[in-house]
Amino acid sequence: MSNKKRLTVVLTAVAGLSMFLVACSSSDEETPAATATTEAAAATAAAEGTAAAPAAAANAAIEFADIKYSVTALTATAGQPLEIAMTNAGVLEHDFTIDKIEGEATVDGKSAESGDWDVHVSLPAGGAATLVLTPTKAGTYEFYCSVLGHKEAGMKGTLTVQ
Ligand SMILES: [Cu+2]
Repeated sequence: MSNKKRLTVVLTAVAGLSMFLVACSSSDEETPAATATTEAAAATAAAEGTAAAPAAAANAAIEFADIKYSVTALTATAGQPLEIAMTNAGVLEHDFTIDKIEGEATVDGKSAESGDWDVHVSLPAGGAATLVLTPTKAGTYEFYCSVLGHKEAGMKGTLTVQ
């Protein structure tokens, strides 16, 4: 793995925003019905002609540590955005990489594509970013940290697109 690739997308945290996103995501995890309720509310608002936020995204959060992810299974729905709040709580640089996946991926509003990877989000220690991933094809995709040796050490997981 060349240094060039690893350095392509190094993100700087907007700490306040990231903490906010993490807080939101955490509460969603504790109440699984929250997302469905939000979507139902959005649908109702749309039906009534009220200005609703564009396509409410499902939420998830993942924390990078030395050397593992806090979550090793993520689920998305084809054609729908999944917003993943990412934080690096470790002292090493880590990333979140998916080799090949069809759809769109942005990180803090910019393309998350990098080099040979369709999704690559690299965070320095203490960094944070939000990935919005809209996969278009159902399947099972591996995500992993591309930093040398980290995947082999177990820093990997599975994204299931239904
Ligand atoms: Cu790593």
